[in-house]
Amino acid sequence: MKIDKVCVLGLGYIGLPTASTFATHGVRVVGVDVNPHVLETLRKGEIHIQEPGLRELVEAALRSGSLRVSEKPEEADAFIIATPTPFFQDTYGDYNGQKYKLADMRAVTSAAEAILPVLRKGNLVVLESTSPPRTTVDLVAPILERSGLKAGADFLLVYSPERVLPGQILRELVENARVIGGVTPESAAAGRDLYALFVKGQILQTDATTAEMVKLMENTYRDVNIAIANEFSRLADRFGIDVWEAIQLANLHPRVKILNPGPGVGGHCISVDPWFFVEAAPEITPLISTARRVNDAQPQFVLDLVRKALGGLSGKRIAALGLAYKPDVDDLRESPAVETVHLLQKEGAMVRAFEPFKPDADLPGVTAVPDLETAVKNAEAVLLLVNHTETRSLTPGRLAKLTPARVLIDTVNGWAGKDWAKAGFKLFRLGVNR
Ligand code: SAJ
Repeated sequence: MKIDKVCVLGLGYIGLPTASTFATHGVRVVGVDVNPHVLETLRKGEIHIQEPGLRELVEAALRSGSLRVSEKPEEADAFIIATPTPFFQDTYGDYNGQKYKLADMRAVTSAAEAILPVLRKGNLVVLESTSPPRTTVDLVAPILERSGLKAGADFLLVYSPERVLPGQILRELVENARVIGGVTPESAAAGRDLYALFVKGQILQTDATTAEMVKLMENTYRDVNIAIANEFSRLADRFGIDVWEAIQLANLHPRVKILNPGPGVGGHCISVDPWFFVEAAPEITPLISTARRVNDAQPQFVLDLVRKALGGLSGKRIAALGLAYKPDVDDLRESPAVETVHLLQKEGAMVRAFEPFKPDADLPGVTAVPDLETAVKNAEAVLLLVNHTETRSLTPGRLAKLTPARVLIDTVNGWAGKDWAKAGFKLFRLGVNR
């Protein structure tokens, strides 16, 4: 299939890098977003998200004229839906008294509806948003078929998951293997032609539902593996050992690769996607839902550690370092660090949080300060919640000058191996009890 013009719906963490990458590979691109703030920002040549290299790429794409932004889709050869699929905040499913989260597919639905008026015979439509199994055939196809055109016959329809790691999106977009699932083999072949414009990794064709499952299986696999690491950290605490040492030793086994425990699993992917399986089939996914619950309960385990370190929580002045969902990114979505701060405050602790990647973080119920100095200045304890390079590399000597606190709590194994005692600190580490 020949592709000259692509319309990308949703200019977020995936849509914007994808649109700009196409635009810098000889394709005319219209980037569509329903949020006027996003369009305004881009029209000024700025970007609304942080990702290494993205600003330069977007600038180049806009400057060349290959990328334009718009509030509405327009006729094109191919349409890519890259809108978010979060879960509902206040509505839950229930299976045998256990609550599970429900996917909010409204943004995908509206994007498909927005394509309807401009969909033409021979077009290719790609869903990239992470979605519950069968979304492409059961939700997207029927919407697009309201045009009178038939999926797979009159237009081509594909599910192709994004699998890029935040922090390395631009490289992984090009280098990762790409799975293309078509509602028909012809659809998959058209999807291959589209992504072959810039993907250097392998391009593998399959059917749409398999491609949806692949995406969910990858993130669920990681979630379950992090859950077991988190459970090991609780066991280590119970049995008086150092979980990090035990993991390192266990990982010398050629077929064992235990991941890292921490304050929990955040982000818009791994902490969300496994629920799509549970929602679709709660009666056959006990392991997946338990893993989700284990990871979601990890901030509570951190709370117990802080309580132990300080001999109580009420009225304690705590500096919390890091709010992002993982190291060296600015993304606060579903962050276990934020959840931990909320829990501490609920227990009456007075927390000052500092997020180096978002010094102006403004979250309801969280007192965030713009610099490290202010965060730790009057603290009784300093709590490391994210393994950001900047906070991990703090030295005992420097921290001792900045804070009167002498209690440190490390939830991410960022401060191990330094002589904190020499500077008068007592270091408590998650999963270490000896
Ligand atoms: N985490 C741990 N322990 C670990 C590894 C991670 O607690 O050993 C935590 C992180 O701190 C973070 C969360 O898990 O809170 C998720 O971080 P991550 O780096 O594992 O993954 P994401 O969410 O940034 O990106 C994932 C990736 N999926 C997989 O690695 C299978 C990425 O390739 C996907 O494209 C992305 O989800 C997505 O968009 O779905």
